[in-house]
Amino acid sequence: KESRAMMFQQQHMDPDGPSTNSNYCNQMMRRRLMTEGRCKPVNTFIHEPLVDVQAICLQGNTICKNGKPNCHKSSSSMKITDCRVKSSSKYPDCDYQTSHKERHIIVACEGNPYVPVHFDASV
Ligand code: PAX
Repeated sequence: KESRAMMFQQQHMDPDGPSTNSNYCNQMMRRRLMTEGRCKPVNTFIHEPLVDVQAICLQGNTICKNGKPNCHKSSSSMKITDCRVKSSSKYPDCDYQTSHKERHIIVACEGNPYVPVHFDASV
């Protein structure tokens, strides 16, 4: 089983992206294996260097949506792309709306080294 830290990178990191392409989410959600078994409803890709995203674990501590205390909010806003499945989408043809944004992000961190394992929200 892949570690949670590796899973986070697979599902949320795209430092060199995004391609200027309205099909970005349809391609990336498939390529990163989030359309296997079901269409993952919402997923955010982060277009910043991995070291800058890992550093969020040392930034402002905050309570996660599930009530756990291990969330951290980025001190800077970050380039992200939100992928949200369209209501007309029918598995296995997962169809996503692509929205490029610049937001502060909140991630949950775990382990030693203490690294991102879950994407909680953008604000
Ligand atoms: P995850 O399964 O929620 O978390 P995700 O972030 O890619 O995956 P396993 O071993 O699988 O159980 N973990 C935590 N999860 C939540 N909260 C805390 N504090 C926490 N600490 C550790 C990945 C692993 O992190 C563990 C958790 O147990 C998992 O380990 O969002 C659902 C998904 O949508 C994404 C984020 C989630 O996927 P929800 O229901 O929390 O809102 N998502 C959501 C997103 O990418 N962008 C968005 O804007 C939103 C709203």
